[in-house]
Amino acid sequence: MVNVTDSLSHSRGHRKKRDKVKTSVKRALITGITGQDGSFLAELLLAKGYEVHGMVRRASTFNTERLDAIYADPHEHGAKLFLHYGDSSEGAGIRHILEAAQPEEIYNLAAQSHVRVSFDQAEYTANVVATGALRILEAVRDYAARGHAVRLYQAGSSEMFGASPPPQNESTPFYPRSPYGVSKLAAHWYAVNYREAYGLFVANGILFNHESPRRGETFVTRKITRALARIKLGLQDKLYLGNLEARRDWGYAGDYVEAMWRILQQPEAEDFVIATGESHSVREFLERAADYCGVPWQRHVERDSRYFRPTEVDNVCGDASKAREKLGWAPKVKFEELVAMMMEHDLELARQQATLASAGHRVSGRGASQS
Ligand code: NAP
Ligand code: G4F
Repeated sequence: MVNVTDSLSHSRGHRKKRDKVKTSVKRALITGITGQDGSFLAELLLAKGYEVHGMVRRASTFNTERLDAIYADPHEHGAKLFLHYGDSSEGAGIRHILEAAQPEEIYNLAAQSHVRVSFDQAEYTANVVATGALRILEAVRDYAARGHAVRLYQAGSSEMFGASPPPQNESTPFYPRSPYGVSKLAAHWYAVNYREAYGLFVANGILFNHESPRRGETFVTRKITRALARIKLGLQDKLYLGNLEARRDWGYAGDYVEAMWRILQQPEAEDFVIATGESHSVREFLERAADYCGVPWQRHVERDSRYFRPTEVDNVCGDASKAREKLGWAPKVKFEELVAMMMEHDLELARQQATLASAGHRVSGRGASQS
């Protein structure tokens, strides 16, 4: 497990060391580094030779599991990944981290990112997602005024399009359908405003759904692959789902973090839609995953009204022509490969759990009924 150093004591030492030895290594700060995208982006930037700093919120349990593969103790010579405690709900901490890390690129990925949960925790979602982005912008504005050349990526979402019919591109009117979508839209417009008002390099990525084996277990794709694998291995019997008819444009997270990086390498700050241009229903995802592992899903899947949303986004499908032309970006992983990759990963996890269970150990029963 990763050990997050105390932000201030660590950061001061780190800055002193760097002040002595000026290097040409690029420094990036990622908020939300412990999430799905944050972990992929950290890997990408480290592979490109960046020094990577991540903002991690304090939790009573380890929340850095997705970073285990790339973490090295910051005291070790040549360490390139540094973690700092911070939270999007607190501006002072963000400013301390900027001072400590002195990044040239900032990726603001931190969010309460679950749409269904945003209906239950609307005020909190707005605080973290909308005002959280504003806090970063205010900190960046002061940081830039002190002479730092800095570029900021703001993680926008296809949820901002909401009820606007597909295909959606950069000119499509926004019509969000959840507190999460509204909050992301506020963050989007804050970013545009700070770009225009203060000449800051701030770019919005408007990303459509992207998944991976690291996807949080309560998003529908991972909920399905995890549950089907457990059903296949006899670890659970039922999978409770909501709306199977909603359509999403699902890509692979590894491809999408490459787009984030390219957005910040442009000569001018601009906003980009990032998508595959192909949409599938939740039912299609379920059928494809069940076929892959040979589970007769109709026998195991039940509907639960808890997983329906008061207002749904029925159909999103992105047009990423601008990204293709200006960023030279195109998704590599196709829908079928994505389903297979996620199924394989969750089958392996289920096999490990089944082995433990057959040896008499207790394994977690959670899985059938999560958001
Ligand atoms: P994720 O897996 O849910 O990760 C969210 C990250 O934000 C985690 O590191 C989480 O920390 C952190 N976070 C949550 N609340 C925070 C707070 N109050 N202060 C600081 N950090 C906080 O999300 P993701 O899929 O990687 O998505 C990354 C970003 O892209 C998010 O902003 C999301 O809304 C947006 N986005 C995602 C998609 C998608 O399909 N994945 C599409 C469009 C936009 P913990 O690990 O401690 O929870
Ligand atoms: O997997 P989901 O929860 O993702 P959603 O709502 O599209 O949001 C994700 O993608 C956005 C990109 O546009 C991100 F901005 C956001 O942060 C997040 O990463 O739900 C997908 C669809 C929905 O229509 C939902 O109603 O699946 C449907 N669904 C059906 N049953 C379910 C379930 N969703 C969840 N989470 N759980 C269910 O049991």
